[in-house]
Amino acid sequence: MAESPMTLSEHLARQQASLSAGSGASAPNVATVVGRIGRVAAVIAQELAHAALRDQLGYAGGSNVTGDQVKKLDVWGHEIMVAALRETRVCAAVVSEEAPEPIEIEEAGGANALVVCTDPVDGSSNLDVNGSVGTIFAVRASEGKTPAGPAALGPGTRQLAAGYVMYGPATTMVYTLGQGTHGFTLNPESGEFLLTHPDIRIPRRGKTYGINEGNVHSWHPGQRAFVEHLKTPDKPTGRPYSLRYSGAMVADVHRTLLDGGLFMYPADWSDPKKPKAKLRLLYEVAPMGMLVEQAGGRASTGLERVLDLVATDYHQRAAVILGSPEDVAMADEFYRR
Ligand code: FBP
Repeated sequence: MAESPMTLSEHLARQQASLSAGSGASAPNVATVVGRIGRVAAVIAQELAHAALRDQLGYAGGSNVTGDQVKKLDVWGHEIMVAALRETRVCAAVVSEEAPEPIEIEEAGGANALVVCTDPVDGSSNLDVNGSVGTIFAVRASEGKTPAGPAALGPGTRQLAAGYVMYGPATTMVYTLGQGTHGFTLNPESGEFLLTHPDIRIPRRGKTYGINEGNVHSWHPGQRAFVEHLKTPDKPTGRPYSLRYSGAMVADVHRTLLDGGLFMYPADWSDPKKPKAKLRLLYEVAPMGMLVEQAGGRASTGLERVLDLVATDYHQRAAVILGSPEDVAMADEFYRR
């Protein structure tokens, strides 16, 4: 009889055991937090499936700190994520897309307490059209700081863990503790995530690219030339690449991780002195950068490695070009020309 797939909590326990041998004390708490996010994700998946039946679609009114109009499910997702992280008693602060400042959780201080950065509901523009959406998170050490929120700042290389959940035809959770990138599928009956994509390795080159071409006029000249290159037929190099863009970063990154290719959200270079990016560094770009690198891929801004970017603001934005290592390297080359 086929062996039943490993559950998320079993996998986390194994990852934690090998981590404890290396990075020591905070490992247990990291596994606890990632496990708890898995359980919240199962609840979010349920709610999304019933949202239209429970009048949970549409806007909540008002906008968040980055100027996005907030959906009812954005607020709901934020609240249950913060409540769940509070219950772990090892999360000292939460940086969320839906809160201007970090939410401090005093009852969970101490040297091994953690800080979580999260986009509880990513791809909100897809919510009311039943498109794929997701949850993105990253975990950092609080370094015993009080308040703990500032420990979220600094380079992406300081992330201890990162992951996302994709709410699509199936609900998939993908995470890394810095020991490879692993994918799980939710069993809706049991509410458990089961290991279906162990140790994901992104193909060295892909056949698709994801980008909002509606912004072409504002791209860096290197970005424009690179996309033109991808669209130019050339059999030996597998071009033209096909365009695949869902409007939700989680769904586009998930496809890219499994099939290879690229997901890109470049900055607006209308004013070359002040390029303006859209996606947020702490809870969108840096977590995805860690996941893709742990799967053998690359994540760049076009000019530098995403994980070397130093966050100085909780809602700082950053450009991102991520995916297959050879494709991203080519994009960087076009930026340097
Ligand atoms: P939020 O929905 O969490 O604000 O995320 C931003 C996002 O929706 C990404 O998921 C997606 O990649 C991008 O914005 C889509 O932007 P655009 O509509 O400009 O193409």
